[in-house]
Amino acid sequence: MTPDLWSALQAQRIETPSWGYGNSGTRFKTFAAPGAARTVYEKIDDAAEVQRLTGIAPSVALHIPWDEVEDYPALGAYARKQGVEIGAINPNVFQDDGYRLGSVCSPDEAMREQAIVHLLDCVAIMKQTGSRDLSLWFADGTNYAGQDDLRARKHRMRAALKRVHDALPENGRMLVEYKLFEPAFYATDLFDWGAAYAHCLKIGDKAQVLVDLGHHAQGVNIEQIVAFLLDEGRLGGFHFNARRYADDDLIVGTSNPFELFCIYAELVGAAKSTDDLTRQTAESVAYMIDQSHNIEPKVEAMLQSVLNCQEAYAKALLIDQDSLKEAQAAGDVLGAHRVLQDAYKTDVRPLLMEWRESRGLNPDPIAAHRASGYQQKVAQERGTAQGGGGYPEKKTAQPV
Ligand code: AOS
Ligand code: ZN
Ligand code: ZN
Ligand code: ZN
Repeated sequence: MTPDLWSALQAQRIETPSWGYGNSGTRFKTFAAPGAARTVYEKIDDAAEVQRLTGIAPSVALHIPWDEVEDYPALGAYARKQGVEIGAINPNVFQDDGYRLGSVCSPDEAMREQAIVHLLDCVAIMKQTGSRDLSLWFADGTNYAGQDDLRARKHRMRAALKRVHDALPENGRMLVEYKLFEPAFYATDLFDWGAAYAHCLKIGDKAQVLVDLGHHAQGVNIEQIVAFLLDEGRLGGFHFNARRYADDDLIVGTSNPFELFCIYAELVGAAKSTDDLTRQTAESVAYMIDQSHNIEPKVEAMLQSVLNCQEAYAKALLIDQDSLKEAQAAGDVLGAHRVLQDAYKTDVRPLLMEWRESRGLNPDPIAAHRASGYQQKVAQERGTAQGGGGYPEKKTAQPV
């Protein structure tokens, strides 16, 4: 293994989401999972287990109010004691009854204000947790043509984003997530990367686009969006997951491993760019998982996602960049493609096992997790909690 490859693997980071450790389901049923985390403290414990086993998942994203506590510095201290940091703060402006017609885009000014106040509260939380990123996803949209004025809604979105942007801490960022549809089925206010990008450009330098792999129409070339945003200095981060149909939020890289590889290939290429903006943008990307498990054991599913990201990245690092450039310059269509395929088809598992052993990690984190008894232990301690569905009651629970 070359020193470059080694240090790149060493520096890889994947953030796991607190909500991926609790019970969640579909609109039909939430199956209560034995041992699923019930409090933010238990979610942090689970995230710490994933970090202990993989060594590349050192932070956990919080969702407010699902993970709301009285004392965020104390929560941060608890997390660090377990071996993880608090990462991105995800506000929730989709759960209150008042948001029936939207949050920041609602025709009701009072609801818009309520949503903006919550977003600003989350900026205040970021300052207490030391989080760099505020991850913004809006369920705003309409169900029928004519239901609301699309341009007026665009203006409302712009005004809200601007207010939040201007309240961000000095080194803070807002990551603006777009989504094709759902829960709105006629028009979604931030419907694609172009809409998110246009807002970011007008709002300011701290606004960047967040790409969730489940948020595009079928057939959209996500790696090209990634390349474009990297080059424009506006790729802020990812929500990694896998899907076949819509926003399925399944384990990363299970249905779309080649797409995941191609995305990492763009990131690896951008990290080597001679253009400062592109390179710095690539270096600051927030790699986050956004998963919602229905029938899977939570911790093992998250482990699998992190490891699939690691494999995709390792393969992308193996791309022979010089040969690729040569083939591209020569117009060698299939030669260039073959360079990518050579990397993609390499079995990187032995190499990653070697890397883990060198770091004192078990070479097979899934087997280690299964053998550790962690799942049995939390099932016994936590029992089988009902509820969840991704929408738990406001949490102010203390460590148990
Ligand atoms: C929703 O579809 C988005 O992917 C959100 O990023 C995410 O699932 C939500 O913010 C979790 O709370
Ligand atoms: Zn997402
Ligand atoms: Zn989503
Ligand atoms: Zn998703």
